[in-house]
Amino acid sequence: MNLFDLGWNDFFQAHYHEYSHGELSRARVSLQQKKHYRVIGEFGEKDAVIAGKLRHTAESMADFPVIGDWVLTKNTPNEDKAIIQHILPRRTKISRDTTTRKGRQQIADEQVLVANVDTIFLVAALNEELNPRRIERYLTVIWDSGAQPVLLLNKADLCNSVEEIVEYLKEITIGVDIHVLSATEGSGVSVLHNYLSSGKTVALLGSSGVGKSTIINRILGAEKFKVAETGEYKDKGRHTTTHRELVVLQGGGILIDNPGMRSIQLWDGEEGLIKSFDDIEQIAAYCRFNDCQHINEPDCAVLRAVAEGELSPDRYESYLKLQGEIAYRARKENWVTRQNSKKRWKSISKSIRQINKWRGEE
Ligand SMILES: Nc1nc2c(ncn2[C@@H]2O[C@H](COP(=O)(O)OP(=O)(O)OP(=O)(O)O)[C@@H](O)[C@H]2O)c(=O)[nH]1
Ligand SMILES: [Mg+2]
Ligand SMILES: [Zn+2]
Repeated sequence: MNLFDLGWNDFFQAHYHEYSHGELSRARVSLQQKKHYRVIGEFGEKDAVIAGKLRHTAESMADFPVIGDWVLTKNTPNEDKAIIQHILPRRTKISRDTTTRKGRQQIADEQVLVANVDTIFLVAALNEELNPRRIERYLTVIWDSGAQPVLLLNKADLCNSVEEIVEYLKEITIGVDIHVLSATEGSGVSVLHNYLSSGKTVALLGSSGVGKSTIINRILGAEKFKVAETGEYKDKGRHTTTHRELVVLQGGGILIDNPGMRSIQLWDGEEGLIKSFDDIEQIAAYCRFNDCQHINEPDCAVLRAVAEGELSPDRYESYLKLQGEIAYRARKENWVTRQNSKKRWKSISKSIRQINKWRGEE
């Protein structure tokens, strides 16, 4: 297997030499199922385990390999397993907030779902479960990952108001290509090949049952991935795909199938979240400006409350973080506003640091 066909490029090459002078093999994680890994490289495809050292120095879940990672492995000729020694820096990653246990405590942590993808096919089904808010949130997370989102509206065969839905979704997904398809009937699938060329990686994300595995099988022209029996997926809590796996297409390109996601932290019910920051919303009623962002505006009641010790900086910080997460107004527009929103984040973290400093000096 040629490394470039697997997605290797200058970015990884530049980091490779920091870790190895040729004694380790370069490979990509092609399967991840709990603690079981497979990797694929010039040596072919192999089961893999994580080196003890990597495990012991890991401080976060994010320090473990995930599907799509480029890793350096030690392959001993008479061992059938490759040993993963290092993870190369990730060019892009989709992460979600999670918690892990550290001793007796549950601490906030980052879980990386998939690494080094160029394009994410966000799949939604054109049925009664279609949820524009959920699409917006997924898109927010994808934009943050560094990958390019593409929205696939699947199960067009079940829907007779496709055009209205697309028109509506266009408004909230500016800058995102939308494709309508039916994976079971095969319509609209061929255009997806435009995103797949040698060395380019595409991952499919979306809720369980929307047809991710069916779409991949269609693209491959083979029943590679297990798909739910009709109706089976309606059975809530059931995921047909239970692991993450990467396939290399014969004509070039790489596809990654994922299990359906139930939550990308903070996802269910934005109203619930706003309610949970009721105290801050109440304080905010006293800000001078109605549209105050509580970052650096004059006469901001929230900033005042933090400075006077009425509101804890931690709580203020998580509030802002949440605002950032649901502020799709700013992010949905396009790359330009996206850059602005990055700048905005910078100034947010600056003001948090500033406030912490004031408090430290008291
Ligand atoms: N009518 C219709 N059904 C579809 C279409 N695409 C997929 N399905 C059906 O939807 C069900 C779920 O499809 P899967 O491909 O297993 O869904 P998934 O997104 O991979 O689900 P998880 O692996 O659980 O995340 C299956 O019964 C498919 O046959 C489509 O275009 N139209
Ligand atoms: Mg699946
Ligand atoms: Zn304010």
